[in-house]
Amino acid sequence: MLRGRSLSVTSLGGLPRWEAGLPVENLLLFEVSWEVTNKVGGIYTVIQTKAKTTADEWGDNYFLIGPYFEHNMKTQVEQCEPVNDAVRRAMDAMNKHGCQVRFGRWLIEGSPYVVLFDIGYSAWNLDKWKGDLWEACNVGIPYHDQEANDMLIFGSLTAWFLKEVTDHADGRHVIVQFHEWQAGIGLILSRARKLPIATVFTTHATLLGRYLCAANIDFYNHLDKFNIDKEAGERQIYHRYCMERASVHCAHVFTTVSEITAIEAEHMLKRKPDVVTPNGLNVKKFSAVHEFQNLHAMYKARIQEFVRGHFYGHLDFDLEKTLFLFIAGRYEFSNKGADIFLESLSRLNFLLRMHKSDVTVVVFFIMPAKTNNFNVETLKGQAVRKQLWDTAHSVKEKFGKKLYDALLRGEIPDMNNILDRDDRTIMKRAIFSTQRQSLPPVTTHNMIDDSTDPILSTIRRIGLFNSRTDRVKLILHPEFLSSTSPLLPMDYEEFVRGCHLGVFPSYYEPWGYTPGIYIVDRRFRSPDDSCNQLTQFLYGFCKQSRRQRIIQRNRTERLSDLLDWRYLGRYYQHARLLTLSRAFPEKFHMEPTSPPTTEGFKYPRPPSVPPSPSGSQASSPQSSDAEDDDEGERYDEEEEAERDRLNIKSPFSLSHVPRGKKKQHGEYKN
Ligand code: G6P
Ligand code: 1S3
Repeated sequence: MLRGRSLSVTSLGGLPRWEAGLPVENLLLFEVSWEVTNKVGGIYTVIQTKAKTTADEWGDNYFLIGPYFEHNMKTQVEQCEPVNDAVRRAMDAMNKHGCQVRFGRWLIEGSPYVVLFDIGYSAWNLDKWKGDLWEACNVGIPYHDQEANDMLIFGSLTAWFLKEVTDHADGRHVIVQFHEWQAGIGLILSRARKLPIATVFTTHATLLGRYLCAANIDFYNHLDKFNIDKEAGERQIYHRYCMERASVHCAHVFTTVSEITAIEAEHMLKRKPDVVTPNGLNVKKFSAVHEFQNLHAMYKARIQEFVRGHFYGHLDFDLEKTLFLFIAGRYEFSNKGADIFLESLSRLNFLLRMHKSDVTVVVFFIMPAKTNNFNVETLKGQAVRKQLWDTAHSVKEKFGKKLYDALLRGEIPDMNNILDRDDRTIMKRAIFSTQRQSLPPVTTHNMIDDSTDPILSTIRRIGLFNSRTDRVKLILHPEFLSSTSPLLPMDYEEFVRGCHLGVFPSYYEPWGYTPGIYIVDRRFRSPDDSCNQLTQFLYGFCKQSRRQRIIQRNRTERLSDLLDWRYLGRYYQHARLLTLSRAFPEKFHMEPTSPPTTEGFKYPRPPSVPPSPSGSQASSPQSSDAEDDDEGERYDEEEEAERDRLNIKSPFSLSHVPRGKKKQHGEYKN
């Protein structure tokens, strides 16, 4: 995986000592976000992957609050009745007063309860709620900003719900964590109404950060120089900015997701975060080392099928020598680094052609944009592929039957005559159907803003149109992936496993999910230098052998331990305890820890962590000669695992030290 910007390196240290668990049976925990069951960007992933750890800890006392959308409800939520009395009574009260509040279990790991508000159904209250917000904090929302108006409705419903819950909480203390400015109004109103709740506000990115970076400003080197009110006003987001800043200052505890965003928040929002809660993953443990390698092969085969259809008539490249790369996320062209990625791909194409490489690179851009469904050419590609498959299958059946009959007669058939004229006609017709007048499309959908779309405009400029001579082929899939898609029926996780490399050379990325195997410097280099650096990484990757890629995949998999919610969830626990101690100091006390210590926090050492810090590029296996002794030992182990998997006996097996004794994975303190 390739991770841009050395900006978002998050320190894992700084966790205060805290041994005692929370008495969760006497508490209720709510997390509020616009992305609960609603996939918009990275916050969805955080909440969805963290759910299991939180639900394991909090059981039936954990609830997520989000917006109701019919499609999301139908596909992701199992409706049920709330068991919790306070929640049930709160919902009843609101439904009786003309709201639509739904309840169910989100069908993800941990199956947490979700409370979903139908925003459209309560829109009739908008004007009144605008008045309430004005009274609470003097923030007005212009009528034309529909998104902000939706957030006002969402926040007003949240505050109403929390009021009802606390009225019926029966002595239980309530913690509410609000994610991002979209959920902020619920927090502002709850505090203005003095609800007895302990609050946490988490920003995953600052509004101004996103806007300023998108304007190609040298953001990180000028953090202390911005006139923030003016900048927000000029971008016509002053009201949103006020909502965000008010939320930050109303919260008992303010958190963000990385050190770099903490610094940004201090400048943009004028409050230093109390806790940094780095994002994690719901890491799946495999019982055998090679399991994820098999998964790679399985999912890669599915991507290859799609590519066979997409490039029909132009499949003059070897799929066994084709690498699949991707970039994915919220469609922020320059913030997410799609700009320098495209430029680097154009340079990579040049290098591969110049060196007459036999490697082909197919690159997927998975970034949702406005579309009118799939385009005809893309659908046709899959239909043609299916037709070829059916033809091959029926001819094979016929061939097999004739061969079988011949063998029964004791004859070896004449292979030149075993297929008759009809068979040949069918096959010729199938081949004719693969002729096309146009190049394989660079996008899978009809884009609404085709002529102004930044990815498509850049593709036009750099001329990477999927022509036969190009070694780099591009596919923009402007929709998040789904296993129910008729085109590429895969979940994102499956797709990631099937690909060879994820590339995330973001300029603005508050937190990146992938462990950085190569890091592109975006802060202290010119865009052109960053681009060259990225091109070199990509070209180096294309030159790797299959064996080297397998080893690199093993290492990347091991790194995922570093991001396991089982460890990183502790930062959330800490934020909860802190907010309780601030909101209800007479009931909850937290030992002051100054300076914070990491004592008591053990982190398992991933086997692939090198003994001392080393440059990211060096950790990638360009050539096995360059490996040090320690690496050599790992190569041995990986070779051995690979042999086990392929059931190849090692010629040295008798003289080998037993594997269990060879290496012990210690623990290190973070
Ligand atoms: C996994 C599979 C191997 C396959 C390899 C391909 O390791 O278990 O059977 O050969 O992937 O790797 P590649 O990087 O070429 O897709
Ligand atoms: C944000 O979502 P995004 O994709 O808009 O929050 C994510 C979760 O904290 C974070 O990983 C990402 O960098 C941000 O950008």
